[in-house]
Amino acid sequence: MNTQDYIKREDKYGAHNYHPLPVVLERGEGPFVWDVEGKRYYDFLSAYSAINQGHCHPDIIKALQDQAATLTLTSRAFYNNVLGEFEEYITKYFGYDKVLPMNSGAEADETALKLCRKWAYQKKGIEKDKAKIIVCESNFHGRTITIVSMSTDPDARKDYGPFTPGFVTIPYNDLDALAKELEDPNVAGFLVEPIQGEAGVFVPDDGYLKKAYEMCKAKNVLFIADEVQTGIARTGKLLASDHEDVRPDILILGKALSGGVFPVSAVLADDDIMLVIKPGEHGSTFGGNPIAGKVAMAALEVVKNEKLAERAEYLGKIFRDEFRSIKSEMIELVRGKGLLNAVVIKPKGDKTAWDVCVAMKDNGLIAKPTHGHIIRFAPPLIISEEQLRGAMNIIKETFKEFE
Ligand code: IF1
Repeated sequence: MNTQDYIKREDKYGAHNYHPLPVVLERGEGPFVWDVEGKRYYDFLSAYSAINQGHCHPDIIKALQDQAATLTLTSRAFYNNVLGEFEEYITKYFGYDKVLPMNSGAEADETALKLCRKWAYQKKGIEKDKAKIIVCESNFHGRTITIVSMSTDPDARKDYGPFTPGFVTIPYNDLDALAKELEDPNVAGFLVEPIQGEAGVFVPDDGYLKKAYEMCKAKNVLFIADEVQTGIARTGKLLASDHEDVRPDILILGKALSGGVFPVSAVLADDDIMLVIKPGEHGSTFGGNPIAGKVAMAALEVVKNEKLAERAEYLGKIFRDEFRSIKSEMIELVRGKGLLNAVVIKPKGDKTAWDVCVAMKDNGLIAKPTHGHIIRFAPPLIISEEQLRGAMNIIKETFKEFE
């Protein structure tokens, strides 16, 4: 079978809920992936920042293999010997009293929303079913019906109504708009991405997160950070919130929490918030399973031992400087933090960001456009400086083809 055969088979038997780049991958190692024809690519998407530790990191794979051969799942009907170890490890790693483990990022966001609402009724004293949560325009927090109820993206919402009530939308990076909504005594929380990933890597003004946090505290509103994409060292600090010394009241993690090896997500909070959820009030069959625990601990060890945050900070600066030195009328601007970057593409004739991505693929580097004209560049954080420069050469060569 060749690339087209694989694509045709997926088209015939799979739902058409994605439009992938025409490349069929079959192996990954470190910053590289290989397709079914044996061609090597730099992976500059990292599965949307889930593969921060690089493809098939040996330490994480070993943790997966060992636990998978021992005990995969008990459900939470019984205790097991791994969950407590994982809970202690991750709460000490991020500095919170408690963790509620889930599987996908969306499940973690949903958990945070439920936690915030229950806290609002039981601790803040908001009138039953009146709690409101503030979110930002162009947010991305997952794809469940409640989460798309918060979305401002027509493609995410089309024909999925009726929607969940209780959300207020404000412009991102707008403290005046936040201040105005915080006057409402029924506001329970403010859910925000420290950097908006899907929207196209929008980095807010310096001080925005810190000021927003302080404004929420002044109104007894929970500051909820969705670090599913920006967390786990991607932006040059362990958490993007760390750039402004903000400690979220509720922290949402996913993706690279497991190094992209297994679905693991988590919500962290202190006791006065987390303990409002009582036994039987929330859960998940696979949430916190032994494989998830062992894999996540191994993945977090890699972040620490291989200094991935420092690497992202240092290599990110090189990436943006090198990209900004490319002379191309298609490059409108480059923005990002650490190794979460995006380039805004100005179409040239009928050539768009998609054409640039297909050309980069032909030249040995895969990335994908978001919202049509923006290309996100997010390599695994374990990429070496030499490999990054090799990737930059491919990018430079590709833009030359469009001159
Ligand atoms: C897709 C991008 C989209 C996330 C943040 C929660 C979740 C995500 C900040 C939900 C997931 C993924 C989903 C994936 C593509 C990718 C993505 F932003 F990363 F580019 F869609 F917008 N919070 N983001 O970024 O986590 O349930 O997926 O584990 O749906 O196509 P999930």
